[in-house]
Amino acid sequence: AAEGNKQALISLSDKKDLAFLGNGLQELGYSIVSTGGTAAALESAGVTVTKVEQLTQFPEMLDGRVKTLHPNVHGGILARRDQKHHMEALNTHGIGTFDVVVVNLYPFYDKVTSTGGIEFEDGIENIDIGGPTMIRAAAKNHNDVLVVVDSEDYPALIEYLKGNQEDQKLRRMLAWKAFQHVASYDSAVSEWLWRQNVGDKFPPSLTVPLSLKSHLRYGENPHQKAAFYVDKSLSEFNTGGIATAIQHHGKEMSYNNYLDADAAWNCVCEFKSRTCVVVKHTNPCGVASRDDILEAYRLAVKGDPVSAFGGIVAFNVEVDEALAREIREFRSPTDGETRMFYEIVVAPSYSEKGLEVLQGKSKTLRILEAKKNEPGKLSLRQVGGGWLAQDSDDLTPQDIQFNVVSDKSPQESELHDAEFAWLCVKHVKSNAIVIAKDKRMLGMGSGQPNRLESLRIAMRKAGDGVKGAALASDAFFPFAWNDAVEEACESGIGVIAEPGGSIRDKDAIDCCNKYGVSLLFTNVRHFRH
Ligand code: 93A
Repeated sequence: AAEGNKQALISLSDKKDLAFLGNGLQELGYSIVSTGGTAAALESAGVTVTKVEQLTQFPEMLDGRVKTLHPNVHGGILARRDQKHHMEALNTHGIGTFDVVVVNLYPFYDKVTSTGGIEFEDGIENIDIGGPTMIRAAAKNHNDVLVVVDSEDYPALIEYLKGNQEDQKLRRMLAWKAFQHVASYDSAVSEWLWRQNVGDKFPPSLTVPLSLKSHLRYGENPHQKAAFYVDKSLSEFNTGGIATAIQHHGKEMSYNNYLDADAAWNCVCEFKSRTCVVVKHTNPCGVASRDDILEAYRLAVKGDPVSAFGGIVAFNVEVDEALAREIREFRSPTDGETRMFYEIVVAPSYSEKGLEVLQGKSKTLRILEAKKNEPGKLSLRQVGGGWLAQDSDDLTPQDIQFNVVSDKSPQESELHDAEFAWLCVKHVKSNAIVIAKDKRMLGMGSGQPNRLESLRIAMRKAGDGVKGAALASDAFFPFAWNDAVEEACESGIGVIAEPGGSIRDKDAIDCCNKYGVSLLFTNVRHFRH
């Protein structure tokens, strides 16, 4: 292009809003240079385009691997307009400058995560080389080149170019976004490669591409600023979990809402039968399974109505009209009058009527539709100066042997109660004790630094229900006599399930034998710190 002529380079895999962009630039007097598919799409939108081959005087080669990797392209992007010798070099070689570069990359994420996956060779072909090179070049030279990687920025770009006024802030923001785009792309590629039989689950370094989902009003407390990031890495992409939930109604989700909704959703998804879980401050305080989900809901709330008030209610089945009415109308079991109030309802789906009824409950009630978390995820937690990584705790009662170690064997129903209590206790903060009977959690004790205290809290909540019920403990009992095991036995508990493994296991067994209580060792624990 002759000097003074404004030029834009466009090369897009995702051609969304391309007509808007092409026409906008053309109307502003820009000449447009483009790669094959993009040029064709622009032409059919009525935009005049120069093909990049004309510019490079080179055909696309190596099956498109080399299209834009050429000095006539990169010279035009990288030359500093304020450096005389740069401009002279361009003149000598007859290269025109680019003022705008718009590129998005081969859809690598989508390809390698597409259902059924793709062949290794196809994965490799989908690694974009020319695109990131243009993006990085333009972002480096953002002082002279506007670089756009996101179609949402097209209107701002056009407005900016119309204004003719210099704004370093926008240029730098676009350059920042460009490097973010390339970095997250490269981390997805590297993570994918690691999984192609290179190594195990825990690579020597982690590059988790996190992209901002939303700014939150505040963090755990109002004086803490906060934001929510979605994991765009292969392990999370296109899969379930609270981060990808759809919000149908209600006030904006808060930091604590996300934590609690996540806890409720993870817990309720454990159950095969129709189940309702109520969570408060990340702990399940009410859980019940029933064929009649309305009954399950009522029982879950009754488990601890005081805690349930202002809690999160999760279902593993669709919320239909009848259930929605029950949620809307149900009165607090404490006074029989006040309608129950919740922060969030989360379920896999809602019938049309169900959603309508629920929306009528209150303006603020957040209604979430979520997809089940995939097992086998990496779980990450921050500590000062680093991150801890572990497998997600995917063990279910089906994977676990409930070995009878007492003289007495549990009845069939007691065994079921123990399994149910075990599912619940897995989701309660350590030290965790759960008492359950007839597919219903009767009491739980959570987060106490000593197990006896958690047990006492659980028993107090369960009240008379303790008699003949099952008790689950997330880790072994360090002491039995005059301690947790004996107190549980004295209260009339029917069966105790615990991991076993204490040097005083024999005390626990002797104690249960003395009181005629069944004791099950699972050899598996479920700490949740
Ligand atoms: O195969 S590449 O790595 N080599 C290149 O030289 C190159 N130039 C642009 N990929 C390259 N591109 C990519 O082609 C862009 O990043 C963009 O995603 C895509 C646009 O191709 P088309 O315009 O033919 O649809």
